[in-house]
Amino acid sequence: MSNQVRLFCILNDGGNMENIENIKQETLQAIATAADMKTLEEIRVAVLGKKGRVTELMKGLGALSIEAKKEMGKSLNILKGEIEKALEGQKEVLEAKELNARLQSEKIDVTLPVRPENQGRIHPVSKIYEEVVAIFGEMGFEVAEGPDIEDQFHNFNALNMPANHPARQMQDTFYIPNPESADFDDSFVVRTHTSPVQIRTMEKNKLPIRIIAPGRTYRSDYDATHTPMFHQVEGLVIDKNITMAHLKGCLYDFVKAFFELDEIPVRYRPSYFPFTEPSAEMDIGCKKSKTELKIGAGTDWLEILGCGMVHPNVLKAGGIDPDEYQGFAFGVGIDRLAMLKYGIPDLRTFFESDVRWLKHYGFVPLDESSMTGGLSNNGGLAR
Ligand code: 2U9
Repeated sequence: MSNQVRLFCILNDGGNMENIENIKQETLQAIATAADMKTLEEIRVAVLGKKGRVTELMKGLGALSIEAKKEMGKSLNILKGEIEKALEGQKEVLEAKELNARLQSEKIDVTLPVRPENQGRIHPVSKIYEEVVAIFGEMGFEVAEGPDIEDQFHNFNALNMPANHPARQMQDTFYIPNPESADFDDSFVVRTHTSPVQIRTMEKNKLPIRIIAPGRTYRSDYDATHTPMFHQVEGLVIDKNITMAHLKGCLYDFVKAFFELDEIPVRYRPSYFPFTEPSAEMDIGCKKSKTELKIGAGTDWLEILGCGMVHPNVLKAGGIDPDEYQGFAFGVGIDRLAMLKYGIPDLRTFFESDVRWLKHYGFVPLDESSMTGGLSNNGGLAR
């Protein structure tokens, strides 16, 4: 207890009938001259704490007559209010004083470089995102973005997925109620893919289109290879006379650039997506063993992405005449690419914000991915 507060308590240790006015004068005086927060807190406890002077007087109210209790209670409440206000005022004064003192004494040189041990890391998802943007950017694709919360038209209907389509079932999609409508069809969704971004681009009515749509997507799923939030990059090319040959050439160039190989075996397997017809899945050649996955050689195949020619219904929904224009589209999971490229076995660990994980798998900043400056910048690997 500071000397100031001790003196203040001794002076006023006079029992519970002491004069309210005295308490007020002495307390306000003590508050006004309190030199630090510790002293201020001691004053508060000595007056308003469990055994404080005002608290003790309040405890004694029960023994008084009704009239006296009313009178004394009112005065004590006013006193309490005045003391609290004074405490608050002095607290602000002292805090400002402390801050000023700190600002005077502490100086930070913001131009100093970051200490290596404190340096942050680029998340593998961000790294792959940058690499994919760099590869398609070099091919002349623009990056398009859209909202995470979508209406069902842009997320489903326009993509040839009418109501009752299996992909719209509750277990896959996170629905968000529409406060303005009780009709389920009017509820919103967190986008299940980035395809609505392409629909919105088509609606803008500027052709030809050559875009990629990277971003967050959401589905109700959780295991070693699925998380409720994940990342995709989808691509869309629309022009006159676009064929499957354009799709194959474009995606072949992509996988070669991404895996930094001069040649890589690829194959396309027929598949089904509501928004493309025909649809295919692209596999790349690899060698799988118990301990290793080697890409670009061997007799095994690894599924890498889905693709196809844009369905005429999708072109129509985006306001484009399918007799005049055609397009190809593809979709690839960014997180899956990161797992493959860096050998990370469990997707769930990506989003646990464990700084040890990030130190292990992350990348040192400022080594930008570019097609000319070296895509992966392995020199920048944190490991
Ligand atoms: C429009 C028209 C067509 C996008 C496509 C795929 C095939 C695909 C999956 C890959 C892995 C999603 O992240 S994943 O699970 N995607 O296989 N996506 S074609 O097709 C479109 C998109 C927009 C207007």
